[in-house]
This record gives sequence, C-alpha cells and structure tokens, in this order.
Amino acid sequence: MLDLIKSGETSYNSWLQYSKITDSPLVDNYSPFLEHVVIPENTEVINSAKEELLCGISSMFGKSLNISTELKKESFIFLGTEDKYEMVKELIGVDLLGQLNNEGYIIKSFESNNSIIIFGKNDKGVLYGVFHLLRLIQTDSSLNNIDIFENPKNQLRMINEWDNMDGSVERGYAGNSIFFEENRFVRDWDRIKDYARMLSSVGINAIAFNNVNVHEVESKLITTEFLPDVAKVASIFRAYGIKTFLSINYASPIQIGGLDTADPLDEKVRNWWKEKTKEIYQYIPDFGGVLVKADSEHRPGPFTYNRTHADGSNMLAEAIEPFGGIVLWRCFVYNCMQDWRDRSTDRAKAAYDHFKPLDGQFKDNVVLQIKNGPMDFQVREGVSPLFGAMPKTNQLLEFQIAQEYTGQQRHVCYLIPQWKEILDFDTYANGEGTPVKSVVDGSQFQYTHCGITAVSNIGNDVNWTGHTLAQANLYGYGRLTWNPDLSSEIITDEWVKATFGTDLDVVSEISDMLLQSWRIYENYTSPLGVGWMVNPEHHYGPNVDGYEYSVWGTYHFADCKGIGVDRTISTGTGYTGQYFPENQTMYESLDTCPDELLLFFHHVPYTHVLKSGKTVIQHIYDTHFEGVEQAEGLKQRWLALEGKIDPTRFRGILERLEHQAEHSKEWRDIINTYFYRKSGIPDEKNRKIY
Ligand code: GCV
Repeated sequence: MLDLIKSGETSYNSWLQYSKITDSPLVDNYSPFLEHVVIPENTEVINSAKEELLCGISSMFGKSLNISTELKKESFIFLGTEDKYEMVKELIGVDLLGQLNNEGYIIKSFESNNSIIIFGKNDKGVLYGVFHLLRLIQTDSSLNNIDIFENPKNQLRMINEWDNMDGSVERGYAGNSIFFEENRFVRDWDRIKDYARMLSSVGINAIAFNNVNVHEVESKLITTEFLPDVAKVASIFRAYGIKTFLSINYASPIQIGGLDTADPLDEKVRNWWKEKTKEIYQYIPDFGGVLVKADSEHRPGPFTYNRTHADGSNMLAEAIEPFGGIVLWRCFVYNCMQDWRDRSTDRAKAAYDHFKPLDGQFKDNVVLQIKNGPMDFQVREGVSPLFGAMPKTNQLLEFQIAQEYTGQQRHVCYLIPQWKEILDFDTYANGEGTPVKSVVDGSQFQYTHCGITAVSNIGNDVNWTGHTLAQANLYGYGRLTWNPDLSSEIITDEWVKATFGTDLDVVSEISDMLLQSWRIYENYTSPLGVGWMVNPEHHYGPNVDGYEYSVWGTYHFADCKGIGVDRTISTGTGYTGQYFPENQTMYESLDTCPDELLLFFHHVPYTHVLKSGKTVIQHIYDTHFEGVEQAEGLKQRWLALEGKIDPTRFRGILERLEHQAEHSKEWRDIINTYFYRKSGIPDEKNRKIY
C-alpha cells in the first residue's frame, strides 16, 4: 500500500488525494461495487493497477477489497486484458476488442450484480482504466451504468525534464531535481515512484529525465558508471507504463568515446553509436530512445561537419533501429548570435528554414520535436508553421509546462486554454480542417511515430510545482495529450475536484480563477504578441528591452512612432510566407491579422486602431491597468475561500497570489512608463503613469 500522506502535506498528494468520502448517498451508491477485485493476470503494470485501486479505495472508503483470480457472482471489480477476454465476454456484450488500440480500455458497470469491468487491450489500458474509475469517484460521479470506451488520441504522450546532474533544474521553479544531486542519482526511489503515479494517472507514457542541454557529466549517463541507476529509474517508470528516454550529447563519441570526431558520416562514429546503443539496451531492454538538441544555443551538432540534420539524426536512428528505439530530434535550431537588424534573418523563421527542405529525408524512427511557436514559449506567439509542412516526416509537438515566460510558477498562469488554441489552430496543410492536433496525432499523414511532449514543471518542493495551482498545468497537459478534444472546463473541473474536493463554491471559484489566469497574465505583461520584455538570462520580471539576444538593438523595434516586428512578405522578414496560403493571407494583412498577434506580425504606429476600436497605445495602458486589478481580484477571490481549503495549501497559495498582485504593478508601471516616454501619447483616462 502506498504511503499517501508521505510528508504530512496535502499538497504532496497533488490530484491523487483520494480524500475520505463521507456523503452518505454517494457511499450508498459506491459501496455495493466495492467488495472484491478480480485480477486473473499478474504483470508489473497490472500490479501497479491493483495497488492503485486498493490504495484509492482504502483511502476514500476505509475499506480493503478482497483479491481474487476467479470471477465472483456479484460485487466485484474485474481487471483484465484481452488474454482474459473469455472470462467477461458475455458481460461485456458487443465485441469492442477490435476497436481498442494498444493502450485503450473499456469500463462497464452492471447494476444487476454490482460489478465493474475494467478491460484493457493490454495491461497499460487496465492501469489507465483504474485511474479513470478512481477519477470518477473523486469527482462524485455515479457508478451506475458506466459505459466508457477510451483510446488515447496520441501515441507518444511525453514529459521532458530539464534536470541537471548537479541537482539544478534548468528553468525549474519548484526546487531541485528529484532525480539528481551532486552529480549522482538521488536514490529517493519512492519520490520517483510517486511522480510515475502522477504521470501515469493522466496517461503519460514516456519520459526523458535529463536536460536537453547535456553537459560533461550527463554525457556519462550512457556509460557503465550510471547505466545501472538509469535502469533502476526506468524500472520504476516501466511499472507505470512509462518508457524511459535519455537526452544525449551529440558529441558523445568525442566526449566519452575517445574519438576525434562526431561526424555522422564517419564510419568510426557510426560504429561507436551502434556499440553504445547495444550497451544501453543490455541495461534497459525497452529503452525508448534518445532526445537530441543539436546546433542550438552552443550545443554541438552535425553542422560542425557540414552535414544536415537528416544526416545527423539518421545516423543515430540507424544505430537504435534494431532495438525498436526512436530518435527525438529537436527543431529548436537557430543562431542565437544573429543580428536582429538584418531583416532577412528573423529567428522565427529558423526552424522552418532548417527543416522544411529536408522533408522525406528522415528515417522512419526519427521524430522531429517542434516547439509550439517559432520563438520560445511566449505568453502569445504564432503557431509554428512547421506543423503540417512536412507530410513525409514524423512530428512531435513540444509545449512547456514550466512557466519560464509565464510567471515562473510564482504567478498563476493556467496554460490549458493556450494549448487548446494551439492544438485547434487550423494549419490548412490538407485544406480547411487540418488542425495541429490532427497533424501530431498522425491522422493527417502516415506518421509512424508522433504525439506531444512537454517540459515538466516539477521539482523537489513538497508540493512538486512551487505554486500548488501550477499542478493543474501538469494534470491538464496529461489529459490533453490523451484527448486534445477535452474542453478546458472539463479538465479544470476534474483537477479542482480531485485536488480540493467537490464543494461547489470551491470548484467554481478555483476553476474560474484558473480559466481566466492566462489572459490576466497577458494583460499586464507583453502586449499583442510581441513577446519577451523579461529580464535577460533568468527571464523573470519586466524589462522591456531585456532580451538577451537583442544585443544589436531592441527586438520589438519600438521607437517614438511605433512598435512591432514586421514579418510580412511585402515589407518585412517574409516569415508569413512559411504558412499555408490561408494563414499567410490572414497574417499578411493588417485588416485580417488578429489583434492578439498584431505586433508579432506587424510594425504599426502607436495610433493604429485595433479591431477592438482602441489605439495600440491605449490598449497597452488599459490592459496593464486592468491586469493589475484582475491580479488583485485573484487574491481577493482566494481570500474568500478561507476555511474551505486546508490551512497549509491556503497559506501557500495566498502568499503566491499576494506576490503576483504586487509584481503585476511593477509590470504595469515599467511597461506603461516605457511606452508613454517613447510615444509621448498620454493615457486617455488620465491615470497616473509612473
Ligand atoms: C534547455 C530556451 C530556454 C533554455 C532552453 C532552450 C531549449 O532558450 O531559455 O533554457 O534550454 O530554450 O528549449 O533548448
């Protein structure tokens, strides 16, 4: 049985609270089903499913289920896979087996004999089905007449940790790594197991647990010095249906192999990787594969040898192919030292320029990992034009759950609504109705591997995410990767209920606060899609000109007359030309470019009138004043929940909301003053601008 209240802090248990259910009608509804659990199979993953079920039921009902391998006449929960289909065939009725995919499941309940069947095509489906059943109970749903059929929409549902072996986490805002400290593994396997439980409960099935920036010491993760520990971590994740990947250093043949080159076309290098891969698989037979950041932000890559990224990734893919592994190759490739004054070298264009011409040249087990936008996880930016632009190359969408540019988990900024917009964005790749989600789930093109990945937001803080409300981003990310069609409202409702209980006021207040928070954050930070405006390096707090790579001038091109980046074909960088014609036309013209992305695509005078009827400058003033009021409003709404939330979480969240309210004023004042001074145009409403 898992130790649920491990640290004595409710926040540690995230959405796996499994709080005691005291409402008697609900207990009356649930109890008849909760006598036996029938488990005729015995695999590692099925054992996790059993453990989760027993633990959840015992915690919520104070009751131990009897375990059996034989079907009972009544009052049982059956857990089984297609190998045991015969046992429940008659109860299930219609044969849905053929429609289940590898990780799918069915849940059916029968009032006639108070039974529930959780049936997976394989053991992972059973585990996901158990988590689903527990979620139903946590959200007060009735167990009568359940008839659920679920297949995950995305094949790869992945998490990337940016954890370094010294224990730090790049862009980590919740303490140190749970995996590493002082250049070795932490060995708190229980904490890693609890993380695996959280991830699996929302359907995550893959993880790369070291940073994509692979330094000298992490390069050794694929050596005998660390492979036994990697294998141990992989075994913990495996029991929860999660495959392990590692980020690797492209220059490993030199760094740890003693060769004098990492040239992908060099025979010595190719053989070195083949031998290395064989060794990795001896330790981890189901190793998922490697994640590579190459030729970006000073990382090594094939460009050093005048080779393409297809040459570079295919060489690794060839080595890993015999073992069934894949290569996740990041498209975040750009020259961070480029001169912004040269309008032909727009950073936004880099990924498309590098990769689009290579379509069709990648091996089947290479997947291109593409950030959601062409810049870097800004509060608002265009959707990457690479989605849908490479029909012959596997694609994986990359989000950032860590809030690098969206308040660093000190501000509440719930990103599910943003991710929904991105997933629903119509690329027009196959004509109207080709949203990003249909590209990365593989339904548009014949992709062999695809899906969604994201940079995690957890660390060793007791509550995992620093800001307890930031747990909702991790939860929602998992749920969305499982099914991108779920609405933000449904996901939010589930999370709040599972995390804070089902009191109606609590649910509606917290849900609403979360659902509004992204736009509130956008209001008092960088306006109309222009991005950044954060302090260089650490990226926290306002600094209008403070983008570390804008050494040659401002990246937003603000002067006394106007602001924004002209990315049009006619007068700007030509970036709009990377989109399919419908989007190209929409963004190219000032008349059709949506307000929220205006300054991402156009340079306009401060007096330009938005579709809202306001001038750009007045919009900047208004949203910044409004954003501060809204941030204060979040704090007040939280205060009104006092007594309904346990004191530790109440205080912890309150402290963050107080900081946010104060910090939003700093944002407002710095941005409004900057643009008042630049433009010389006063606020129509005569508010005080500092
Ligand atoms: C892991 C941005 C971040 C870096 C990060 C990089 C990436 O530049 O600021 O910390 O490096 O993106 O995604 O590789």
